[in-house]
Amino acid sequence: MPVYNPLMTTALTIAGSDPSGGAGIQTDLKVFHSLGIHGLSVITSITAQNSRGFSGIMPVTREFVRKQLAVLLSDIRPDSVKTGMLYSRSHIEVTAEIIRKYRLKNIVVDPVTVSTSGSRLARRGAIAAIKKYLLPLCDVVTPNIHEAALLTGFPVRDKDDMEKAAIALNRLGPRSVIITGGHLEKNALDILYDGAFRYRTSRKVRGQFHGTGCTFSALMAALLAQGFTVSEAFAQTKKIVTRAIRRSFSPGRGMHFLDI
Ligand code: PXL
Repeated sequence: MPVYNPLMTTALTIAGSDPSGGAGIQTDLKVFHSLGIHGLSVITSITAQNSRGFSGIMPVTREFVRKQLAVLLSDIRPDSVKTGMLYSRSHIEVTAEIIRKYRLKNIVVDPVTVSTSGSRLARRGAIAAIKKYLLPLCDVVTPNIHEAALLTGFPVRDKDDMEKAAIALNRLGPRSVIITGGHLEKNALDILYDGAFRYRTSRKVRGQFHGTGCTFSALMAALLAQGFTVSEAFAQTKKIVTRAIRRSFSPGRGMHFLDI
């Protein structure tokens, strides 16, 4: 007899491909699978990179990103959505248009702009477009301190700056703002703001880690899909990411990858 599971949860990632598997679409799907969720994926860009860094990018056209989304969503309704590397203004516009059109829920925006290795992962104009089109319609935005600085226009270097940035970003529309502090000098402090502040700290692990932002935002989307509140998902995500960093491995000669 065929077995039908009407309870299978689904989550959609709209992001870039990373052949190394340490970040991007490949990591998002791995994170979803680790929590028993069926992953859907729409690719906005193909990159060429390895554990040492980034060497090229081929964006998918606006029309074909729209087609991937429209064909998928005319059939399957995801329980949550995460956006990762959107690269150009047109990718951001199409993503926002589709989220509205299909009234998608549980939207997590990871405002990917620069990789850990320092490469630009978004064209000029992408920051302004994320603020204009995506922040007003997302439930959670998850910048690291560098992305929070780019989005707000002021430096974000410590807890006070993070709180100030979280309030400023919350005013742009997202119900919850999470600023991750893995790049802070001392402890890795993450902050959630939704009108009130919540804090999670972990001891900093030395080293360069590839895909921490992707893993964090994919976990948030996965846990929201499963029905957890943002606050519960935040606490759980911090725990899982910290463990994954402690267990990290090096498949090449460059950055460490997380073991989720
Ligand atoms: O972690 C940011 C990120 C997102 N998406 C892709 C990436 C990276 C970092 O390198 O390659 C495809």
